Amino acid sequence: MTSVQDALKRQEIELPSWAFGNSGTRFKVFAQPGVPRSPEEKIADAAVVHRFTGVAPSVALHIPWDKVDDYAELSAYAKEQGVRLGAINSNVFQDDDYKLGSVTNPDPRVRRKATDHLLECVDIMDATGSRDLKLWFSDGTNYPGQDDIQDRQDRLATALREVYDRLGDDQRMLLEYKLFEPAFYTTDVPDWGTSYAHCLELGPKATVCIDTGHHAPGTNIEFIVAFLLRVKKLGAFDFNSRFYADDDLMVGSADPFQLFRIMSEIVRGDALDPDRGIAFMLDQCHNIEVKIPAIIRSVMNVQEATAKALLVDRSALKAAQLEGDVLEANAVLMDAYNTDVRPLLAELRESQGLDADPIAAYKRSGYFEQIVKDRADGQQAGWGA
Ligand code: PSV
Ligand code: MN
Ligand code: MN
Repeated sequence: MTSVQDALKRQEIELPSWAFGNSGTRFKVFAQPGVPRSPEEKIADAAVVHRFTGVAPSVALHIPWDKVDDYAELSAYAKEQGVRLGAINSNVFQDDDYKLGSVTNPDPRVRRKATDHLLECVDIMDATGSRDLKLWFSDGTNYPGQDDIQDRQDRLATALREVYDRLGDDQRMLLEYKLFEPAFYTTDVPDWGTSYAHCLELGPKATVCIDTGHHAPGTNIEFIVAFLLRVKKLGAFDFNSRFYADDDLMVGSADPFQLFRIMSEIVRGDALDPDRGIAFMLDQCHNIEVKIPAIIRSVMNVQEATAKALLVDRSALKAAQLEGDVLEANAVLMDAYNTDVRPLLAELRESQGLDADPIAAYKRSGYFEQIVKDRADGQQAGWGA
């Protein structure tokens, strides 16, 4: 096995439970047959993705979408299925109370309620053994003058501090940013700089989560990756792809070159190995495509971008850079990007006892037909359900 294949074998990609449920846009949710009816069924589907790809051993939960009575039991169920529970995603954006914000709301009662939810998520992490608490706030304003921007930053800092202080020794906080939506004038954590500043103030257990769909068009995401890696404040990715705004499409579909450039910075920073502490998660919605194969495709897209990044001839690149040979440096990078890595990945899968073509193998497995039959009744879980 080559060193590239060895690194790829150790790679881990975390799946979001919500990607398996029904989702849509604000115009329509197109229901699909066989969609999970419970957190357990979402975990079972995620385990199938892991079974066919070998690199997706954990599932992120979203609370309360994945609310259960006994989280230790859910964790044991995941283990039985061959996966583990990953990041706990908080949700302080769906109650009526949060119309004017959650932890930055002008009303102290709402702030208390939101902070209590975040603390409850840490309790859940204690039960599931999860390392990461992922925070995303929809908080912001729609109109100039609506609320005091500086007061809102103070309120945010106060809530983050309370939650940070509740974290156990091995637990971390991931602070995700997003330029806009649902707020259209100000967002309280709109960019990596704001997230970074709060994380810095909080301490070493707080790091930034980069959702690839949360930037202004044209933003150089790999620069953000490089910057945060250097200062040890990159904690996680929410991978997805976009053409316009927060489209949540299959990662690597719109711009595979961008995904390669991001993974290239990860390899340059020696941050690929799971021991390095960066969580590579998907955050996607499959509105019109069949979900499980779409998630397998997404995992494969990340693997392909990673393989290409691992193939960059680092010493040739460094030499060209130090010589100021602009064309050669660019050519070294492009050579790796233009390599067809599919045979290398097929060989790796076969060496692991997996099918060379995970999507074909999944289609042959009969799993889809089985879930369509088994899950014909009952309320299917969806985004927000
Ligand atoms: C917000 O757009 C976001 O990216 C956050 O990660 C949420 O938790 C997630 O989407 C919900 O799908
Ligand atoms: Mn996200
Ligand atoms: Mn998003």
